[in-house]
Amino acid sequence: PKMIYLKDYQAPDYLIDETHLTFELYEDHTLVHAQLVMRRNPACGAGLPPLVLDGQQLELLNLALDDRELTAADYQLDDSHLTLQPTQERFVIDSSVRIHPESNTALEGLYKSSGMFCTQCEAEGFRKITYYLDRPDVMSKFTTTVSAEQHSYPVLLSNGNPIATGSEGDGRHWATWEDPFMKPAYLFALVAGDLWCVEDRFTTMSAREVTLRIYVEPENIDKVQHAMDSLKKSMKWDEEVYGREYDLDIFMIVAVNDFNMGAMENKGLNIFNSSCVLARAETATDAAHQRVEAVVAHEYFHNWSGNRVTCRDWFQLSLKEGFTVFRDSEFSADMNSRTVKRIEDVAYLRTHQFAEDAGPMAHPVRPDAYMEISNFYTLTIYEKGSEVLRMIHTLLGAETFRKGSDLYFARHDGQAVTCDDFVKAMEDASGVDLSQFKRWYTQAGTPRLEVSESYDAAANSYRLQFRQSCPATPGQAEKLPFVIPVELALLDAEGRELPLQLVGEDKPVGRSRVLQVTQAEQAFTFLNLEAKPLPSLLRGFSAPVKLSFPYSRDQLMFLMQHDSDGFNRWEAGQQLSVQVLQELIGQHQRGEALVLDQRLVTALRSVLENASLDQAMVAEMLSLPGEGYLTEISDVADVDAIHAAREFARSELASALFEPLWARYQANRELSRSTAYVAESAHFARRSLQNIALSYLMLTGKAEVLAACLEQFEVCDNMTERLAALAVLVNSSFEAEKNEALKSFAEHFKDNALVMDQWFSVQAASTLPGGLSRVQALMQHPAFTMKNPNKVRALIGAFAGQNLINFHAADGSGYRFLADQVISLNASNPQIASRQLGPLTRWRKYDASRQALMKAELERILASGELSSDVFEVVSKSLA
Ligand code: HT7
Ligand code: ZN
Repeated sequence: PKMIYLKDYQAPDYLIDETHLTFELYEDHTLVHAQLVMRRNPACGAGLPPLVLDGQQLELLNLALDDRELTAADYQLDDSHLTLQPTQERFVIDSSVRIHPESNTALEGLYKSSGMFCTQCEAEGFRKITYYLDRPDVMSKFTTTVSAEQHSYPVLLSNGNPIATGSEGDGRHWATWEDPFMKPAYLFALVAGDLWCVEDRFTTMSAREVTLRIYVEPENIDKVQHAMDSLKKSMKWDEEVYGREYDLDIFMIVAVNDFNMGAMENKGLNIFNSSCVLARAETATDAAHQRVEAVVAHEYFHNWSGNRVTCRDWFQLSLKEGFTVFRDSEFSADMNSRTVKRIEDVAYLRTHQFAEDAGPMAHPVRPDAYMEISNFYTLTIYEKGSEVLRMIHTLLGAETFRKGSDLYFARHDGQAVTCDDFVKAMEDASGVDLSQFKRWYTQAGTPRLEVSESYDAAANSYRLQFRQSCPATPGQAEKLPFVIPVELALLDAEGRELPLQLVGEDKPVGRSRVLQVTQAEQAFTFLNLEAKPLPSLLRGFSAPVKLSFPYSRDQLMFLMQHDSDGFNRWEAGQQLSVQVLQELIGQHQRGEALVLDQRLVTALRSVLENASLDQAMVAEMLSLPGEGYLTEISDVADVDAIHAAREFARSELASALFEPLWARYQANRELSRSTAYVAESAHFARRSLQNIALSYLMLTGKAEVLAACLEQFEVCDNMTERLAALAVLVNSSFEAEKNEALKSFAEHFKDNALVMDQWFSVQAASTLPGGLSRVQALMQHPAFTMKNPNKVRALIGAFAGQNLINFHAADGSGYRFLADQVISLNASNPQIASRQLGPLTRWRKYDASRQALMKAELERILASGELSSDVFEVVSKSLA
């Protein structure tokens, strides 16, 4: 495989004005007829260069140019292109190909999932359906006819509006769909299957009626209402917050069981992993309900940020993904608790995206090169991309940002554009020069921001000194300073925010404000401060940086209690926990007895006893930083010490805080018992506190806690309580109870694949010794299959990604296991194979012995035979 560079971008030589597709679906093959109405791109030079169409794994049956049948002498064919010579500026290509969706295990292009036909074309799957200019800057008007056997495939769907249907008399029927909007091929979709749907309606802001349909397999029809409610909320929110209205007469979602990612925003016909659609109390946790809401919103929002305005090329992927993640995270914040949503997003970003940004696959939000685009659907493109948009929003303010987005959509509707075009619209609408800010798009790596303070009692002034730097990343040794928006406040001894007046200002400007750090070193001096204040820095995590400030533990405890910024109260608790855990890690490494700093106990006691705090905040504050985050912030991660320190701290906290934890648990459990399940934020909050309390309490091994846990497991109306009880039992040493619970759970839910995924995951993530053999045994379970990406993620992904102590077993058995799975998946599903590689790519984080073992497995994969471009790129970059 070769590298593709942004600098080599060239506009397409030809355009496709119309695309007319006919699919004949059969059990052992599919025929695809494509008529492409084409013309020379007027933006390119004169003459008629050869036309090079993309196509892979296609059996060409017929090819005609302007109704003239072509013979093999008229074109060249290799395994990824069909080249021919047009003779006029305007022409029509007709092709027929045979493809095999029934044996497509890569789940890219047209494939079968649980008996239905479906498609996944982003990024480059359309070329596995027909010969085409499969690039996002070639936009076309599509009509699609689908024909299939009627009994097995009563529902035939594609993009746009249905315009005709009919039957063929031989038990087959057909439907034609027309999409009035120009779109690139990656947004094409087709579905044929035996599906039921829930239908609803939405009246748009200009009073147009839209039909909403969610299609699922018949047995899942009772699990669709939450997704439908989420869709209607998303449509309303996008009208209110962004002025964006839906544009077709119908919007459809189809749930499929085998899907490589979460969902896909195909125009008018979103295709979803069933895990991101189906949700009801008995079978889906609160987290799953929130994920469904967020993913439905994300895909719906793409209708504007991605579909109406799309990407010029795949280097611009974050143009749609970063923006759309920002939009969906703001939506979720508005629907639920804003602070808790921010905490969850930041914890995820810091654990996973920061690790990616510090590893061998680090790349800018707008990369300059890639080998396999599927590998670039990354946390950097999505989550860091969203943070970049959030910073623009912070710098411009909500109102001006909205002017910028209005201008962007108006200026570029129907176009395929770049990240620069987006920033330009923001600049033009605001008058703000964002040229230095754009370094966030081009420089990889997580900036460090070191802050120091000095107070001048004689002058009543307080100076904050900022120093920014960014570590080298592959291909980028030196970095220039970023624009870092730092929201901050200064607190007095009672925790009140002080008026903020900088040198040069004649009066204070607010009590919480955004400073811009734009230089490698920069100081800000605040005036009229009668005593040395305590700074509350980077409020709301106003920039994706690693900030350090020499807070004492007492100061962190003070901020935990008094900071008026909810995010920073949590952040102070995390920093205090990190300090305490790092001390324990050091003690473990030196072979000393572990001693927990009692200040952490005191701090968490006051959180637990604070009845006025939002319960979800209490739950978040009780959650110690995860082993993944502790690994990320270590220079050399000591897996055993991290695990031992964290487990020690958890059990010490459980004993010391038994009474308040038990009181909180019982009060919340009582409410859960007496209230029917509701998927709303106050209820999520109550259950999350109940469940984290239970997880601490079970560490004490007390009989009354075990009894409560078993009772919760058995007597509840929802999966949130049941799965949490199961997870703590699985991590406990109550062998008989654990085995009984696992057995009864599996018996009860054996026919529900998504619930069984949860059952696999809680076992795969159990940190008790013997993790690998448990996982290997589970791979033989009848409900497990390597063909289903959700199962692979639930078992193999959870083991390698969450069960660090077992995955990093000193004998390398976890690494060997993962490499074996990657080698096997490489042949069947390269995208999933390459995504499972993540934990092995981080080998530089570990001690010399583990480094050698991990590298050896990467080398074994490299030598294992013919590798997909997906796996080859990740393995070769990791070893470079
Ligand atoms: N835009 C979608 C990306 C996607 C995808 C990419 C590669 C391989 C399979 C895929 N399925 C979906 C999803 C989204 O961000 O909305
Ligand atoms: Zn997306």
